Amino acid sequence: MNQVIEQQDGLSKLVMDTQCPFCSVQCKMQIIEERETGKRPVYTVNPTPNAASEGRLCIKGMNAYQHALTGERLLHPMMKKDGQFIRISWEEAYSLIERKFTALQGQYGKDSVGVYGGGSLTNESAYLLGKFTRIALRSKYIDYNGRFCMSAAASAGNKAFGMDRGLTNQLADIELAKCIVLAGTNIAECQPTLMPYFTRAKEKGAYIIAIDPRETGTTRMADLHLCVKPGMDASLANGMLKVLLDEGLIDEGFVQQRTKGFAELKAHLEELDLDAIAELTGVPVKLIRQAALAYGKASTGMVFTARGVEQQTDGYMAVRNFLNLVLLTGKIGKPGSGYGAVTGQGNGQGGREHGQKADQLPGYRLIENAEDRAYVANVWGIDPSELPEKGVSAYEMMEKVHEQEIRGLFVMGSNPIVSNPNANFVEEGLRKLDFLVVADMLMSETAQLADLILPATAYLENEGTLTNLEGRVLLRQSSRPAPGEAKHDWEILCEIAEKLGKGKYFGFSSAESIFEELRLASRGGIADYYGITYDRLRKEEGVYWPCPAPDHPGAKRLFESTFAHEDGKAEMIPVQNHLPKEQVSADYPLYLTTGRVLTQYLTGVQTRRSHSLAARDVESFMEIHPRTAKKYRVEDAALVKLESVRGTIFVRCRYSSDIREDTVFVPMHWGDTQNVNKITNQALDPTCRMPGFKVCAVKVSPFAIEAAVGYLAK
Ligand SMILES: Nc1nc2c(c(=O)[nH]1)N[C@H]1C(S)=C(S)[C@@H](COP(=O)(O)OP(=O)(O)OC[C@H]3O[C@@H](n4cnc5c(=O)[nH]c(N)nc54)[C@H](O)[C@@H]3O)O[C@H]1N2
Ligand SMILES: Nc1nc2c(c(=O)[nH]1)N[C@H]1C(S)=C(S)[C@@H](COP(=O)(O)OP(=O)(O)OC[C@H]3O[C@@H](n4cnc5c(=O)[nH]c(N)nc54)[C@H](O)[C@@H]3O)O[C@H]1N2
Ligand code: SF4
Ligand SMILES: [Mo]
Repeated sequence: MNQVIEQQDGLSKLVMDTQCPFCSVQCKMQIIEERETGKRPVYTVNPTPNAASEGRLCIKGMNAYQHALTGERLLHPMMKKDGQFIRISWEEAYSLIERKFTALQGQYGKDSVGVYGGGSLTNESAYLLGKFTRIALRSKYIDYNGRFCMSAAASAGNKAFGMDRGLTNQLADIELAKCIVLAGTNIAECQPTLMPYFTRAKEKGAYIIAIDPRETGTTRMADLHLCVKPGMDASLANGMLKVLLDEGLIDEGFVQQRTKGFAELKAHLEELDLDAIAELTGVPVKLIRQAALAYGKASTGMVFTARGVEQQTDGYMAVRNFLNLVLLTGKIGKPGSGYGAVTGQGNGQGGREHGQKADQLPGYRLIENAEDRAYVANVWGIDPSELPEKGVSAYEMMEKVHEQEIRGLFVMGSNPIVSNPNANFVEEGLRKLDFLVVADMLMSETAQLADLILPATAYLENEGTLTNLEGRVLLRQSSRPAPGEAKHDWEILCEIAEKLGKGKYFGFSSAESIFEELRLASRGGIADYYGITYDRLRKEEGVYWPCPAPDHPGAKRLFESTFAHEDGKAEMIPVQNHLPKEQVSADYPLYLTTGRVLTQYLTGVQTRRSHSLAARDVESFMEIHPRTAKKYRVEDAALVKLESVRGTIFVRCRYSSDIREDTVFVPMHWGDTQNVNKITNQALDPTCRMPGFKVCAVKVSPFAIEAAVGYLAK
């Protein structure tokens, strides 16, 4: 039961049944607020047992009430005037949007206004954001932060299996696996409440292999750590594949009946040389063999990839090679056998299914496919010819902003100035915009640059569905009223659409009424939600998609007898030994890789506002091997300057013998002079347009006060 309020003698108690706003596990929890007249409220957080988290919460979940209930929430619309934000009414905000967007579109064309979404939005808001862009704005430019997150794994899953659902199995299958490969995933810090699934598997005899250029909480749990050179995962997988082939550890029946492309893959692998792969990857042949034999000989096995493998300029192909491993050994579609792309954001899964991607319509339909266009246009009550064509990916939108092809931008649920690669260039572009609107619940670095800020509700107030990393759709109920004048994302979109004269397509009165339309729009698509209703979600502990009918149980394990391609077969392909697009040089001699720490979330807008979380990690740092540090004369705990060809940042030096000597690591959670994306590389993967966040070339030097002053003065 949600929202029980008891009140007596100046004491009041509010019980909020909710789920954590952060990562893709979507742990359920209960927050209890107790108020006593004249005193500050006291909060207690209890985990709620549910199928994914099994009643666990990590430190971020435990403290997620802090940012949502801080005094720093945005409470009313604000317009920038003479460099300062001033409070305005919603009516004034909407009139301004109408005036500005209409003028820009009148002068420069429909596509001069773009939309940028996020994977924290509920399914309903993400769905509506796509519809809003295509119908209310009639612009082709929409994309979202998930491009930086899930795009490599999503394209690989779609191409290899015909479907992209993060985990092909339920989490409960993990403990049935006898060998587990964790490639570029740091579950211990990024999905901490999932760790017991892996430790249980280990207790039951599973052999765990972790692939990461650093030692982490996750690699420490593993039996074997392959300390790969950043960006060389595709080659490492080639090495493992070659061993499997040479040793005859392939499932011939499966390969023949359920896959295609084996002959080409085999011919390619026969050409490869293991010693050369060891040299390229920095992983000795002996360890490559050990990993391949363990996986190949195990009766069941699961492979997981995350951003370490995927955020590369060959991320799509790197994931394809891990899928080759899965397919060659037939380890999929069975209890304890499968693949998982460990989705990142709270609604990283649902957010990539319902149309906030440049090339996509709801239900994972494609905007370039005539049949898909006709189907969705019919649900929306428009002519298919009115639907714009496909736009471009997130970073490419920033390039269009910089070129001033996009002149007005609407951002909902992202902080692109900190999360895009080559952030100096992105900031320069955003400053050129004629009109930037940001809908957020907190003042982000991007909101600071906006002409107009719209206050949005947070997870405690905003009802809606989110799809967790397993592909399980969950209902998050609302627990308290919106603070100040904040509105739900979907409400904001409906009201702007009304103002733009498109109200008849946006006559929604609740999240549920949007979900009802989403069910229809996704019906028959790959991500089919038709059989899911709020009623079902209230009664069941979430429902897995695809769920094509109300009496369908939802698909817990995928690909048991067939893959989602028309011929039912999965596709294997040869993958070359790619090198990262940027290599180290005499000027920039070290690899930089980036990632996360336990206590902070993404660009830190939320977690830096939580006093308990901020206290644990107050600033950014650079992890460096002590031997490398000595070479570059940088001291432990001192500030250092880190440069690439694109920019400079200043961070605290942290000695660690857990990292490769040729690599340094900086987390992504801080902005301004500690924003690591000022130095990351904007080069994109040719297929999925993912930037290579995980490798670029840098130099490190001791912090010199003159350099910092010069830098800050710029
Ligand atoms: N605490 C916390 N949890 C989070 C988030 C957060 O910001 N903070 N964000 C959420 C989101 S949106 C996401 S996408 C996920 C991300 O989850 P992960 O992908 O697990 O997180 P990262 O730290 O980005 O990268 C994982 C690991 O990849 C390693 N790595 C770096 N380069 C390479 C490489 O070339 N090859 C290999 N094999 N590994 C490499 C890093 O050292 C790191 O340990 O986490 C989610 N959960
Ligand atoms: N160097 C480097 N860069 C990276 C990565 C990396 O590993 N390395 N990882 C990439 C990945 S995987 C991701 S997912 C991106 C994420 O990058 P961003 O999209 O910038 O992610 P957040 O920091 O979560 O920003 C979300 C913003 O939306 C707001 N918000 C949260 N929930 C809601 C909501 O429901 N409604 C509205 N209107 N606003 C909301 C938050 O307050 C915050 O300001 O960063 C990418 N950038
Ligand atoms: S951050 Fe992820 S693992 Fe931690 S409580 Fe929230 S949903 Fe659960
Ligand atoms: Mo992500």
